[in-house]
Amino acid sequence: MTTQLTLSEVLQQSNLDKNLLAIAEKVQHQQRLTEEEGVLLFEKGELGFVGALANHIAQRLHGGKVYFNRNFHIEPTNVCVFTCNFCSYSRQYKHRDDGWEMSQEQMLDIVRKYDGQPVTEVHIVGGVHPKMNLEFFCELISKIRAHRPELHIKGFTAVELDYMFRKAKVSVEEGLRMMNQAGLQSLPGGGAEIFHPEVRNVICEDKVDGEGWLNIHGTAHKLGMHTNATMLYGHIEKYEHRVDHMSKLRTLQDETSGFNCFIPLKFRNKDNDMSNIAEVSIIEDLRLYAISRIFMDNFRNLKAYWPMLGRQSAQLTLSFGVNDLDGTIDDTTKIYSMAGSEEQNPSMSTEDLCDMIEAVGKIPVERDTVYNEIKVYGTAAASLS
Ligand code: MET
Repeated sequence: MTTQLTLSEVLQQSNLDKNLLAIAEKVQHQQRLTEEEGVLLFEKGELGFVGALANHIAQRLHGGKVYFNRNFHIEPTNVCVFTCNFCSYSRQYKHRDDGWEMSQEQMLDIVRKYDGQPVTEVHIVGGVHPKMNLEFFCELISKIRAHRPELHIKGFTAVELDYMFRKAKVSVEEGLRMMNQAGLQSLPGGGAEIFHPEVRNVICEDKVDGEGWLNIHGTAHKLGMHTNATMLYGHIEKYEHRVDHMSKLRTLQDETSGFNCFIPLKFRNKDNDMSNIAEVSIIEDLRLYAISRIFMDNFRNLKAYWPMLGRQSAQLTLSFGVNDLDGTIDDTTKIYSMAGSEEQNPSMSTEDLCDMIEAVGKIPVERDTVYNEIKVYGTAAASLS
């Protein structure tokens, strides 16, 4: 199935802007784009153009494979000391009766619910609760590890870690070592939002800044832990801020190679302090996925987080550079449903995910957290056997 022009068809278009043509030629020769070229793509790159380039890169890297995993989330609390204006999920400590706070036993019960089921990962994130501290979470992690040693524990954004470490008066490295020894294997990519202070100081001024976020991830990489990276887009940021953000991630990835994947996160506007801002269109979503695939040349994996976009839009991203859809989720996260996503109870079976991937002519592959392939599904698997 052909949903995009090929790169050679793009290069033959006689009316193409010469700067865009130069970018297409760079993609053809696997050369890196400058920040100016990144901004130019946002300003001038039409969907068909950026899509063709992004699809070309994804095909080159992954040959039509699209990854997913079998996972579930634990959200220990939505009580939070921070006041990010885009957040629809958190409740302040003084209003904690409107939110939830789980005990270790309640969280272990969630883990036990999956006993005997073929999940490979638990993803733990939530509000930054003033009383859930480093010791509490180290204990939780070691209990999960003891109960199910082969389950990959990915948890705690740099924002959550920064708060815990400062409160416990340990350095980033010490704190990460403690968590890692307890059983934490990798970090999710949340809390990155937009690094540039012109935006960060308006949308989430009180949590860790861009430099601090990057330092935590860089330190985790040096300790051998893998992490993900996100960018919250589609609110007050300008194209330059997006490119600056992606460029900083690209630079750190050059140094450490520790990022597994990049996950653009769309600003959804229900019930938060930025609800007056309209959400961007699906066209802008797709352009952003495509441009991030083109610009971030050292990130192998680009993920469309389907609980945020809705499954149909997520499916569409597969023709625009995306090669990963996250996981089965099993209705264990509320972050995006509370922000107004179409997916009010996000849960997909392995079969649903495979059907969704095969329907657009791609090959479904189950992966583990660090992108080892577990199983190729569908007709491609039949032809391999
Ligand atoms: N507490 C996290 C952060 O700001 C986000 C978790 S999702 C509400 O990084």
